[in-house]
Amino acid sequence: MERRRFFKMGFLGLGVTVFNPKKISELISHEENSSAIVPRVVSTWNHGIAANAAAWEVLMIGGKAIDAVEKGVMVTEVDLTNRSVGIGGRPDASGHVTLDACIMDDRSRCGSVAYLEGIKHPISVARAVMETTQHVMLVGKGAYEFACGQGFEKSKTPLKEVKDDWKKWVKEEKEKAKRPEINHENHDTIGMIAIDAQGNLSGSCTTSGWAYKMPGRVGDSPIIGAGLFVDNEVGAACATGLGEAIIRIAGSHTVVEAMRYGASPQEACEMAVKRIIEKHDDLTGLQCGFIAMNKKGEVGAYSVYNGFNYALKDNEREEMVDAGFDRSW
Ligand code: SD4
Repeated sequence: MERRRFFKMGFLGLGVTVFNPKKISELISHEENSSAIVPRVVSTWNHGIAANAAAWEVLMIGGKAIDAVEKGVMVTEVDLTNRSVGIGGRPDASGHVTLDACIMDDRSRCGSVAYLEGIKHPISVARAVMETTQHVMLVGKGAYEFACGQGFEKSKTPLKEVKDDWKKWVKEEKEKAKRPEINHENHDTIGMIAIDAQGNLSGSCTTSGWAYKMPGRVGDSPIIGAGLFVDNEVGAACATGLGEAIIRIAGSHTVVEAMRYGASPQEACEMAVKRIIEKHDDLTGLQCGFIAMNKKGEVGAYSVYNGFNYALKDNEREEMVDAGFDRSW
């Protein structure tokens, strides 16, 4: 059956097709054999250009996707002009900069840290959790102690603005007596997906999360299946935006599962965004976006509101691409 039609009949529940995911994945790899694998990397938002360049240094010499996605987002983690990733990110409501990150490889191995303070490269700590422990996720003090024990570099924010902005926020919040908001001005997590010359996929995601979040709050970014998911038989996806909404639909996993059942990366991202929209009565300020890549290296992206973009790099291209969207702000 034609792939797209199968998706419509089956995955969306419009027909009575009985699924056989294995058959679908065989179909996909059959298609993929017909064309050569081209290494490619994509990542969320404008800072993705610099991050992709670092990832590309790994991919262009035949390196592994897992190394590329770690090296790539490490650039953003130390970019102090980025106020949503790494130690230069905005703090929580109590003035602490707490970081979330995760990583996943082509063997479905994954590692994650959440609510981690004072460490320069959370993504590398997440990778160490994946490679050196029996666990997937470490949080808070435990994650910090693990990172110190592994010799990871400690670092506090050198930015005076972090404290100044926070003090201003505290004052304004008291005046307005309202909760913090996530919107298109105060968030730009980096999520990255790469396919290497062997055709293997990996992904990474790192953020300081929702600006002025409640102390203890963890978003989607370090949650495997929400902020990031990789299934090397099928594809990979990562998310940006309001983490609570993304977690609610297990966003990145949902995108990958749609691809498993035959959706293109673009169709899969659109389906997940539409599901978020359906599940929320009030979409005010609720921006969420996904990027996805399948085993053929095809890419898609979609968001609730306009304004979301992603960076793409391969042998021929180095560019920003505007994602499709459901509605305008
Ligand atoms: C979070 N998803 O902590 C993150 C924020 C984000 O672009 O993606 N900002 O909810």
